[in-house]
Amino acid sequence: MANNEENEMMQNQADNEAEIVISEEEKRAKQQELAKNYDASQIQVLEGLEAVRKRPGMYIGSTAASGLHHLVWEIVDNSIDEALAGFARHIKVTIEEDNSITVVDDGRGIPVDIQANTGRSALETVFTVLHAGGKFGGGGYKVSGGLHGVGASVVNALSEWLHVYVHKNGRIYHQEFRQGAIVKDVEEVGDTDKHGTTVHFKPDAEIFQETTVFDFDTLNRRIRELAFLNKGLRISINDARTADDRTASYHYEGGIKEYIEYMNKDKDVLFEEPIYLEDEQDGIEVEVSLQYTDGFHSNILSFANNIHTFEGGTHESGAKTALTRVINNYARNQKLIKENEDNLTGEDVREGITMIVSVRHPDPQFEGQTKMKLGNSEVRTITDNLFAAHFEKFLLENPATARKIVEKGTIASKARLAAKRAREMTRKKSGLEISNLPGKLADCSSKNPEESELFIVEGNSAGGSAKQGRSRHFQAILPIRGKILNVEKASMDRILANEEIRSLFTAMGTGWQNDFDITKARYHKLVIMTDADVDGAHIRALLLTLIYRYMRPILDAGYVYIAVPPLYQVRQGKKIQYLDSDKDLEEYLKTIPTTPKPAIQRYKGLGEMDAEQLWETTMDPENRTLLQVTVDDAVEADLIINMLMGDHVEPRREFIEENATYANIDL
Ligand code: TSJ
Repeated sequence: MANNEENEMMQNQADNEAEIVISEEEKRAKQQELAKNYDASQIQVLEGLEAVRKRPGMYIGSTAASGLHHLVWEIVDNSIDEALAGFARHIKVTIEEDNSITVVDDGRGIPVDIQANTGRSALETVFTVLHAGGKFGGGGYKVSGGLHGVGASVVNALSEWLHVYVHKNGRIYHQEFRQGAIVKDVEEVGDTDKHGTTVHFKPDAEIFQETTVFDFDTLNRRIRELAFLNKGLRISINDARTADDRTASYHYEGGIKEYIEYMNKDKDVLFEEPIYLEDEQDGIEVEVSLQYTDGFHSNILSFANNIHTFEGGTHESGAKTALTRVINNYARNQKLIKENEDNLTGEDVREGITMIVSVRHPDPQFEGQTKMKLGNSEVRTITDNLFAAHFEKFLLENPATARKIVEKGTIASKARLAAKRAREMTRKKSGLEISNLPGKLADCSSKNPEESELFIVEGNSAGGSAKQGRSRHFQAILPIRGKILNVEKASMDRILANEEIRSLFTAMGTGWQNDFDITKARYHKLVIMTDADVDGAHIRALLLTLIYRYMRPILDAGYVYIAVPPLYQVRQGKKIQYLDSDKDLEEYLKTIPTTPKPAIQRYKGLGEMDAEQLWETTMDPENRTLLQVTVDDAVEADLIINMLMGDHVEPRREFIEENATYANIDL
């Protein structure tokens, strides 16, 4: 829902773009003419951008879909900087019909006057000089910036064409580029009473050979995240490719506090309003928000300069340390922990927590394997100190809430100790050791995990057919009985005591939580095979929840699959055909003669198939369909799991009604 102001901004730009049509010949002549006039430094600049086109991966990571989408963030980041500097309020991103992208902001507009030191306009420098930061014009540091943070010139170099419009000083300025080269010097193209910058670019298909098609969901998710991370900013997205014009507009006055409320929307919380802190020290801005739920997991996200630091870093560890210390100090002072009792551990005080830590640093250092970990050491102390002071004050001023938080940690501590005892017991007798594989497991003969598959099969009769029908060499079968324990609502000690769950962990061989070791996986495919009905879907969801919460690395490694048993068998004379859906059945029936009358059987469960049929339709790698389970977005996955597995009935009902199709569990 774009508001009027935004619509007008867009309209202005659209009016201007129509007039620019340049033939190839004209372009070449123009470039030659321009090249003559440029001095040596300008020619170097052109060579600089040529390097980007030669090795695009060096600048944007890849030329596949992720690199393509990266272009958008490189441009949007500039508008976010303008918003953080206090001048832009709205940013609008449009996916145009031809998969070009328009980004509009209502900031000051990139300066267009000639600068004394360079002899060029800031506008031209931004688009033609590699690594030109936003420091011209003075004041403020760039706080956004992607993983690569390479800037607008890289986007320019990798675009078939790029137009920029600046509304400033009552005038509209325009400049145009092709594959990074200047086609037109800046010129005034009209009057305006607005201010702001518009960039319209089309990624070059010569560079992005895999795809030049933008994914709405990918852009939409990140845009929503950017709105949460930059409170007060309005940022919207419009997909002009679709007939129904998909749009979304985000604006959160509460920033990450509202993010926490969003993440916990279907959960039961220990206290209504998330704790929120915003502070600054030595030029480093720190924002923290948290809330406790009655759940057993911790959900902590951290960001540095709007970048999600998946691997954490000094900001996250500073906040965690402070959390543990402040809660223990408070509990000791209030005599909620006795003198002879141990402190609560970090794990104890994080049970059920939803927390976001977001910092802004003038010179962030990203470390780690994926460069997704903040390394600046001073940030640890600063985050710790600022958060500790605020959190301590909160506990003292809100004794009822403070008591609930301490109580939650104490219960977690008891469950942890009970689980530890249970684990030690079971390790002695049978337990999670591979030497004691579960009795129900029909293992494969291969000892090579890469070729081995574990089928988790619902029900004993289907388990029997699967055991008979499988290829014994590489396929193992583990039958499970009905509904397994819902780990979303159970504490560790109860989970560890559960036979069904233990047998799965033992069979996989990977160990448990902190001791989890993916290199010990005995199978590189774990296939969930359940009936194609509501109960089957429920069992599948229970298993996926268990895997997501306690075996996450095998999910991320792509080891987890869902088997797709057929819904129908159509028999006509000797010919037998299996179909996976109503639609497939309908289409198939159109292609065959009507006599003799085809016999259609609808399978209600795996148990109705004999061993041979099960092999042929669902297990044989030659014929079967396996759906690989992937996690696009952890926040969304958490929301869905909670909706499916949590206590609130109403959101679950709505979700199931909206997603009523079979096998549509997109974690
Ligand atoms: F980088 C870019 F060109 F791609 C781009 C920049 C793209 C978009 C959509 C917006 C922007 C942008 C830049 N928006 N706002 C600005 N602001 C400035 O460049 C600016 C304006 C005035 C002054 C000043 O000191 O007066 C300083 C700056 C950095």
